[in-house]
Amino acid sequence: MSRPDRPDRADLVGWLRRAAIAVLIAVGAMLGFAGPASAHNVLVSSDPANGATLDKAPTAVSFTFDQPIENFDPALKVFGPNGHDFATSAPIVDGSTVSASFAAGPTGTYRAVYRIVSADGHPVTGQITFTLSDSAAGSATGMPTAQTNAPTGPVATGGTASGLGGWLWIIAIVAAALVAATIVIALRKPRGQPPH
Ligand SMILES: [Cu+2]
Repeated sequence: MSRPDRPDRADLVGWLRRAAIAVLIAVGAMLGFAGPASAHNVLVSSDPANGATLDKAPTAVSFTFDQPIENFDPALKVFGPNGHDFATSAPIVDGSTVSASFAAGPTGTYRAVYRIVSADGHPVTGQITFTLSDSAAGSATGMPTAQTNAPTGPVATGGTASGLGGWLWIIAIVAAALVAATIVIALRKPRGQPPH
């Protein structure tokens, strides 16, 4: 590998090659972490199930994830057909499940939304819908309570992927530059040919 006549250049090529490999490994690792399944809590199930039509109203709404939830400022709201929140308790975190009590209101479709903090510290939000039939409807009005911190705006999942995007670009460019530099230096002084 190393050439006795120009050890400095051989060292540089070797260093660049190792640096390029290290950067490529780092990029691979970051791409792995950017995948929602590897780091973020992923919703495994809900009760009621997403899209369910119920003839009997539930007394609670819960979301279960693939790993434990950080009990840090969780939010769980159940918006009824009239837009009111029919959750009747603050969210309760128990292991990998977050739940809130529910009191049935009018017939129609309800949208249950959550915001939790993943085991990896990242916030995760999402929602499901379910429908109460006439027989499941109740007398609750869903009038505003003390809980006012509903997640608002579009529900986003996997938000950190976009945040990582900028860094991935920078690292990819650095990696490409290192690879190019390695090739250029290696080609400039072909092995076995003495320098002029
Ligand atoms: Cu995360």
